[in-house]
Formats: sequence, structure tokens, C-alpha cells
Amino acid sequence: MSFLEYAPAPESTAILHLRDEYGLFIDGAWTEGRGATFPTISPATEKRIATISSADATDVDRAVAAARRAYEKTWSRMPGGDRGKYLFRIARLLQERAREFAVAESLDNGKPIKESRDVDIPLVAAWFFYYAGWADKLDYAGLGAAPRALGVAAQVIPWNFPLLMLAWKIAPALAAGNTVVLKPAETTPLTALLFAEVVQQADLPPGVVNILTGAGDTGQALVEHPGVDKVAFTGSTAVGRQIARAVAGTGKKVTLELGGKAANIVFDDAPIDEAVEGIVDGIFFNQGHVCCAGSRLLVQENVHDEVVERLKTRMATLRLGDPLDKNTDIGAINSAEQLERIRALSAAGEEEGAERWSAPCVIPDTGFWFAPTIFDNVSTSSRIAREEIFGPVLSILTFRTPGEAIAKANNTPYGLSAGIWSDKGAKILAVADRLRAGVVWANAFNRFDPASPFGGYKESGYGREGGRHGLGAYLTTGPSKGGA
Ligand code: TAP
Repeated sequence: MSFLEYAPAPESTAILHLRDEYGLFIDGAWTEGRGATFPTISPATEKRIATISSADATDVDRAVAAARRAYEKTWSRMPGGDRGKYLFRIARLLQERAREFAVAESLDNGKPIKESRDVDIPLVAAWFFYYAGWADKLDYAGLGAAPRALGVAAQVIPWNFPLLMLAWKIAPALAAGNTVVLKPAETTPLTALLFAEVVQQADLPPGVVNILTGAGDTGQALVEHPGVDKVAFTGSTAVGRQIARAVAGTGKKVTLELGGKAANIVFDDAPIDEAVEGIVDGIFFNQGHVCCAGSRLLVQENVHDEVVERLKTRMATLRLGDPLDKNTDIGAINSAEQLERIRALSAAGEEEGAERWSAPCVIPDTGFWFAPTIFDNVSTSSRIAREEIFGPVLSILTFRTPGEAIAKANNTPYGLSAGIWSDKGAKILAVADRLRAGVVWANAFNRFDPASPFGGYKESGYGREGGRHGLGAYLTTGPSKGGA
């Protein structure tokens, strides 16, 4: 052990009181799923955490029917101020149980506890507080006269920010007066199931929130169910396309939050050390399992060598290992399948001639791990410059002029986010204005706020979540289809 080595500092799991088996949460009660059960495992140890139910088409029917009853009988008729009180209660309960949720999230997802503790769970509570405040002010949201809820929302979310994606979906839907049926990802159902306990604690009327676990076919049965009025999906572009096809012509309102391949642009006048921190935050936060990750570094040619050298020095200090250790920077890859995909795309990068360098991490014997990796001299046509890797892998490209940086940044089928690093405010504004990306960060990366809309262009999907825009995705001023 060297002089500056950190001693292990694992967060205790004693605070977690998990059940051995979880059912589905329908109409305010736990019930067994009719599909085959499956285990949820820790990606860091490959050990089983709990056995999870799988919802089949009949379970989906029951959940949608419960959500419809709750919508028509209680939730849509309740004054907005009262809905807001429930949401404030949920937000406070999440804050009270924050440590427990952080431990559960890191255990099930593999993300470092310092991220689930300091980023995910505080943002989850912030999302509920924010939308709780809107519940009695819908008429003043600037979304048209007397906006009304849509009805029953089918919500399907991915595994990278399990509870945060749940909050992005459920908080605005409930504030607007909708009821929901939500399906978490197969590999990360745990915090959604704990959230169902919070729903019970908050005494929410039965059927307002229903949680169905299962795999992709459960998600498909849910979004295709004729009883739902709104589909909100976050996940891959491939599945997003299937969903868009499935709901076309049905009259269901849809929002799709899909993949990304963001450019993080570093100009030669940028504060280099700050930019290096931003690059690390942009691609290695949450093992790069981030839709808006800064996975393409565009660095001005005359500072390329300096930036890459300092980046390698910084990356060599990243600690990879036990997600529950408070000193861990890089946790586990969420699943064996995702690890395989990262490996395959990285191999393609090498075959295409890019220079690979990985941080010198000790990889644990069990679990799914991938050392933070950069590829230099990447060409714009290379697969690792075009495809979403969704892992801790950065592709480095260079540019000479702002015009070239903009052209390269926009040369992608995606358009979710981008970053700009420069000392010159006017340059930042001029470049940001020409980037086809839903979110552009200036001298920062991966910052989120419930008041700020988030969403993409092109193959990154359509619709916005967050802020007033996110509320609009759950409201209509069209004719009523039932409820109040
Ligand atoms: P997907 O494979 O698309 O899965 C997303 C969710 O959809 C999961 O719950 C999945 O269930 C379910 N699903 C699978 N097939 C379905 C179908 N035919 N119909 C309905 N639902 C279906 O994505 P992923 O691998 O979990 O997540 C990674 C992707 O999400 C990345 O591309 C990432 O960029 C994107 N993402 C985007 C955002 C935003 S805000 N734009 C945020 C986070 C992640 P199973 O898990 O059981 O397969």
C-alpha cells in the first residue's frame, strides 16, 4: 500500500431491510406476478439480492384498470393543492429514507455510493418537491386555458438512473393529475419497489401509482395496452423506434428520451485543468452509463497533447471497485450484456486504428468491470465516434476552427447534449447557438435541475422532461376523455 492509499470505507447495508421476494404493486397492494420470476443481482459481486416478479399481459390489464379507476374516481377530481400535498409528502419521505435508497441503488445498479448519495437521491427528492409546487398552478403554467390531465400514463424506464428516471416520469405525471403504471428495467427493479413502499407510507389513493416489474415484453404489453393515454419512454433508440411504430395512429401522446453521443468541445482558451475535470465528469460519471455523456471529446488541435496528457494523469487517480465504498469513483458495469457491448465496440475502435489507453486499475475477480478508457486519433467515420457505447469509453477527435468544431459536433445521428469549454463568453454563446443538441453546458457537464427542460433532437427522441415543458407533456387542452 502506498503512502496515499485510501483505507476501505464501505457504506453499511444494515439500513436495508429487503424482502427475499417482491411481487407487483397494483392498486395499492402487493400481488404476485403471473410471469416467471427472476433474480436481481449485484453487478459488483454477481450475488442475488432478491427474487422479482414478472408481469404478464393479464397483470398489465389489472394495473391499467386500477390506474383508470383511480384517475376517474379520485386523482383527477382532487384539487391540485391536495395532489401537491401528497407529492410533498413523497418528497419528504424520500429525503428521510435517502441513505437507504442510496445503498439500494448502488447495490442493484453498481454505481458508486457517492454518486447515488450525493446526486441521484437528492435529485429524486428535488424532482418531487419541484413538481409538488406546480400541482395547484397548472392554469398559470402558460400551457393554454384550463389544462387537464391526459389519463393513464404508461412509463418505461432504463437501468442507468433507476430511481431518478422514475422521479422524472412519476412526479410531473401525478402533479398534472394523471395516474401511472411504471415498469423499471429488468436489471434494476429494487428502488422502484422500495418507492412503492413510500407510496403506501404517503397514503396515496390506491391505483394512482402501479409498479410492474418484468422484462422487455412486459414493457411492450404496457405501452401497447389500449387503456393507456400517454406513453413516456426512456431507453435505447432501437426500442424507442419500435414504440413509436406501435403507438402510431392510436391517439396516445408519446415522449421518447433516447440515446446520445454528445460532443464535449474544448477550445484552446479554456482553463485546461477545469476542462479535464469536466471531461472526466462528462464520460466517467456513472461508468459512462449516461444518455447525455460527453463521449466525444473535440479538442482544439494546438492544445490536444496537453489536454490528453493531463487527462491521463487525472484518470490514473480514479479508483475503481466496490460501489458501496465511499472512496470509489468508478463502480461496476450494470450487466454482463452491457459489458460485452462495451468490449465489442472498444475492440472495433482498435481495429479501426484508434489509439487505446486505459487507466491502470485493478479489476476485481467477480462482477462486471471496465477500466476508464480513451481512444485517441479517432476518425469521424469510426464506429466509436458514431455509436453510443454507454460505458466509460471516450473518443478523442481534434478541430482547428470553431466552424469545424460545430460541424463535427453536429455530425451525429443523435442530438441530446453538448459541452463547451472556453474563457470567452461570446464564443460560448455563438457556438451553443449552432449546436443541434437539447442541452448545452458551458464550462460544466452533466448538471441537472428539475426546473430545466431536458430532451433531444433527431434520434435522441422527442418531447421534453423537466421544468414547465415536462409538465406540458402530461397535460392537454383538448376534449375530455373521462375523469374530471
Ligand atoms: P432499452 O433496452 O431500450 O430498455 C429501456 C426499457 O425499455 C427497459 O425497461 C426495457 O426492459 C424496456 N423495453 C425493452 N424492450 C421493450 C419493448 N419492445 N417495448 C417496451 N419496453 C421495452 O434501454 P437500456 O439498455 O435499458 O438503457 C440504455 C439506453 O437508454 C441508452 O441508449 C441511453 O442513452 C438511454 N437513456 C436515455 C435517457 C434520456 S433522458 N434520453 C436517459 C437514460 C438512458 P428490460 O430492461 O427488461 O429489457
